[in-house]
Amino acid sequence: MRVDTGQVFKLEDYKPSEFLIPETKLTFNLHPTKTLVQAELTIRTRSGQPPNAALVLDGDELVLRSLAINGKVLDAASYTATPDRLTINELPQADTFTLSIETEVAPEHNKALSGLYRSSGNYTTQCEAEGFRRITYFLDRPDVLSVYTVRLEADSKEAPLLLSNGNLVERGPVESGALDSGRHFAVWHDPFPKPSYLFALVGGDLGSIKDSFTTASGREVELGIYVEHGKEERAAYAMAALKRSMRWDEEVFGREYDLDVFNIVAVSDFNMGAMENKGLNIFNDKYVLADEATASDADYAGIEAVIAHEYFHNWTGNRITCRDWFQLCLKEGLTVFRDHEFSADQRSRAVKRIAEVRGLRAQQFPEDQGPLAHPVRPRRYREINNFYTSTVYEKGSEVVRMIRTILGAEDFRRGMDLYFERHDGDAATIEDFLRVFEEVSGRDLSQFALWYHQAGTPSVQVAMRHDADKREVTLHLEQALAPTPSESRKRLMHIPLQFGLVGQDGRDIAVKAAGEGVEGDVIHLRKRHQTIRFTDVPERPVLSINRGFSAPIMLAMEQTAEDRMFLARHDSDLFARWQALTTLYTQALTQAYRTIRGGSTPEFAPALLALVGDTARNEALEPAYRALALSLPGEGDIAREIGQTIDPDAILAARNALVLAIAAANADDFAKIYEAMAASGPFSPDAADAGRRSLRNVLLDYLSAPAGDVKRAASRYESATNMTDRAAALAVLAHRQSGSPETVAALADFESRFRPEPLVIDKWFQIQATVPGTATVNTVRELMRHSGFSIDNPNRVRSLVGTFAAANQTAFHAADGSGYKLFADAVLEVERRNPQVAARIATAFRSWRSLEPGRQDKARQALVAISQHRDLSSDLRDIVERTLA
Ligand code: 0A1
Ligand code: ZN
Repeated sequence: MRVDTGQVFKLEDYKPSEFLIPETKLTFNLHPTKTLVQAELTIRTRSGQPPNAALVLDGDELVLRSLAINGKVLDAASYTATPDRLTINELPQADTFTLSIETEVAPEHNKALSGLYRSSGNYTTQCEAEGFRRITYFLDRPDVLSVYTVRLEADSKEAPLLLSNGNLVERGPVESGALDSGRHFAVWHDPFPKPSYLFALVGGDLGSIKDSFTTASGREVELGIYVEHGKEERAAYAMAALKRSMRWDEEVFGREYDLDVFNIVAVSDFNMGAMENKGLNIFNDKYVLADEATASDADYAGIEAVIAHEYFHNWTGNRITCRDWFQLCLKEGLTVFRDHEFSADQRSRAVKRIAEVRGLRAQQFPEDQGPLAHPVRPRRYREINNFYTSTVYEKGSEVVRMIRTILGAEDFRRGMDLYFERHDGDAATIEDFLRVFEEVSGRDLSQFALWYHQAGTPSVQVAMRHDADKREVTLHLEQALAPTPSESRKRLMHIPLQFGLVGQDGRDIAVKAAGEGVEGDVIHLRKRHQTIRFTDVPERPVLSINRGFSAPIMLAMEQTAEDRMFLARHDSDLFARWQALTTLYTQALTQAYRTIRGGSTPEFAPALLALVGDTARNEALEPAYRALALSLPGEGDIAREIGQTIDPDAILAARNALVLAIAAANADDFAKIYEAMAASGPFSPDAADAGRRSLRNVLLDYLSAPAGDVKRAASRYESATNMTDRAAALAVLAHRQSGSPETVAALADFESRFRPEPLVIDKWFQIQATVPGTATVNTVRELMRHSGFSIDNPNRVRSLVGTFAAANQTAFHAADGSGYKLFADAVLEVERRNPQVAARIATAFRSWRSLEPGRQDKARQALVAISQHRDLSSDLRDIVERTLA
């Protein structure tokens, strides 16, 4: 485990490497506890002159076996080797030489799942960000690109399958004299120079499905997806999604695949979602395996998105990589944008956009408004693993989307074309990226670039006035950005706001703006205050602004409830229509929260309850959209709106009160629509059928909210024929009718039905970890002893412990501190094995300062207890100290 050294890495310290490694030859002798790694590196000086300084290579927990230069073993005086560094002081007086390094690693004992490790007996690797240095000493930085040839040797029975990056060159038995050694080998060559973080190998015994793809220019690509034996059929959806992604990238971005082979391997122990290693993507099996009995519609959508995301990295990440890890958003923000667009094209654009924004607000906004806030392109880090954040990924994607909004689709595409043309083969920066868009459009993006450099969520206030005599509309806009850690003074941002003025007939009116700041349907807010006049507007319109969520901001608009209801019924922009309804919910919920805190019973406007019913019945809207419109803001969303001295119990009570009021006002209609949404044919995971299921399941939640109304959900559970409906019914039972005999029976049934399916048992953990109320603290403690739980497996840990802390406000924040205590103990236990996963789940503490004083105190005590542990990993120490700062 890498223990914290207090070292801080800074963007301004970037220097190109003095040494390059144009060629890397690796030989692996795979063995569970004694894998030998021979590296033969061609080292060249950048200057073309003999070296004038020592060669310093990165390592992490390495054991050096031998070292030679140009075939000559080095004497001990000429180098120093520690587990985390190899320094060679005496180098040949030449600009190029060959360095041979032999290291020994123990994949079986690697529980951090970084470097070379074993998952279910298979050998696999994870090298991003700094895992390669756990395999051999190297210049383990993204701007050192090398051509790799990899020879793998393994026991033929233990690992009949041997994969690495690029194309297969050779394979066969390993001869040992006249005898069959029982071992075999494979040699892979990747012609594209790549950084070490994109290296991968897999050795093991796996089943597979194969297919092929013909690229636009007529090249044949062999496709393979490797999964646990017996699960091959569950990879079919992933394969179809891969082929759709490959076609889409050709059609929408003009990008073709470039090797003869594209392989995907699914493993069950993985720290993240998946990894884009060149030609050999390695996936968390959660994002590969699906069939109707075991995967929900959300799982299918996740598979489609992650398959596409990793595939798209082949151009945005691999062909063009990052100069240094500060530029992580260059590949991640852009690739998320690309996968979002892909999913929007495969499914419903409006539904996809709403889901993205809900996710952004639930994850990125609290990050940006709390102690862990950082710019999309950070300037410093202690532990790079802690910067795979929703700010870098999701806000990074929003920034790319804004570039397209500002430039328009055509110039955006021209900019992307220039980016690919100019930077293919480069390790690039955000400045390089912005420059191509400035060049193709002739626009100055220097103010816009602050989106990459300044942390925090901007807020924008808007007020609209209509002057009937002058037939004029005036908009007043004002922007503000609160200080964030280490950035006390903020500069003004360039905020693109898509808008429309909606006439009384519900249609947008054609507008003429007087003065600057408006281009077509986009307002460019660049100053602190900006006033915009629209002339020739005879009747008072209703303002719809930040349509499509064109900018990731918090919007405060002076607008009456009547105007919002009007937008919620008529806005032609479906995102803004959903937003109007959501704002009405949020206002009703914060009001109810205050009423409950004041000791009274909340009431809700009948007009709002009627609007919800009308929306549910509106057949002009697709079911998936109606499902989202009926989904109230989450407890976390409400907490963010309230901001300070939060009482999670009162939030839950307010939310439940609104659920009950909506259900009571619309019970008959909801029951009818519930029936109408019943499946009519065989299962299909497509967006239309998934949408009907989601509307039906949202309605089931409302219909089961009143105490004792358990029958419908229980029968839904029993008659379910797919995982979406089964898990949804179970969640409704567990969350709405906790402790009822039907709920207890359904939970037991689910467990016994799916005991051999860890990914399904994860759902069972999640559902129980999110049951509201302090009793869940004990449930989680008990489930951590369940035979299906494993503290070593990231998916299990995230489903039970991670979900408890991140998605159960009333239990995690139990007033007596028991939730924090349980969680802190679990985090420390995970950390001993896997610091990355421990650090990631520990971010659940990030909003502790917004709680009421009693809970704040308890949360601080738990954080301090973690920080006082000796030899804390750099990963966890970084998160805990920034959270406490
Ligand atoms: N680049 C991958 C995400 C990833 C990052 C780090 C990992 O290990 C620490 C693993 C995967 C992606 O964006 O999909
Ligand atoms: Zn990515």
